[in-house]
Amino acid sequence: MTSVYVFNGPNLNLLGTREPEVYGTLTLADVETMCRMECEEAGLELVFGQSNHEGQLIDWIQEAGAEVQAGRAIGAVFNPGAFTHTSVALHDAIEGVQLPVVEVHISNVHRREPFRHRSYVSPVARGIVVGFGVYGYVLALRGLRHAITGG
Ligand code: CA2
Repeated sequence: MTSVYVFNGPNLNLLGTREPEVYGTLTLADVETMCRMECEEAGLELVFGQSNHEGQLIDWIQEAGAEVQAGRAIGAVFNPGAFTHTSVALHDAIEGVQLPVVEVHISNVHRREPFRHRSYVSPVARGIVVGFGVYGYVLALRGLRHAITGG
């Protein structure tokens, strides 16, 4: 079965525990369930992960890129968390392995502090979903599938 990845960056393991006015009340486990349902309907195998470590995210991106090159995966939905705004290394990893990425943010980062307006990931993303809460993950999976398979 063809795979799709959903990667989450730092502090997203705290989802649903604090700042509900910004990020909602659903947990990351709820997000994983939503993504699993979407993938089941689409006939895709979901690989879901969260890490607080930039190097771990880079390793996952490289592994996902190799799987896409081998024809075993379509790409990744990626919420890089705060690394969005700082990480040249994530930009380089995505570009380096040509991984199709849909960048997702739960909040509308453009309505927030100026330091959240810049993304190092957006220039190498296939698409971006911002500000639709955790439903954005489902939209991003649909968008990625449509962009890559036409389905
Ligand atoms: O809106 C998003 O999805 C963000 O990627 C979330 C990041 C933030 O740094 C980005 O600017 C936008 C923060 C993730 C931390 O999530 C928490 C959730 C609940 C409680 C504490 C942190």
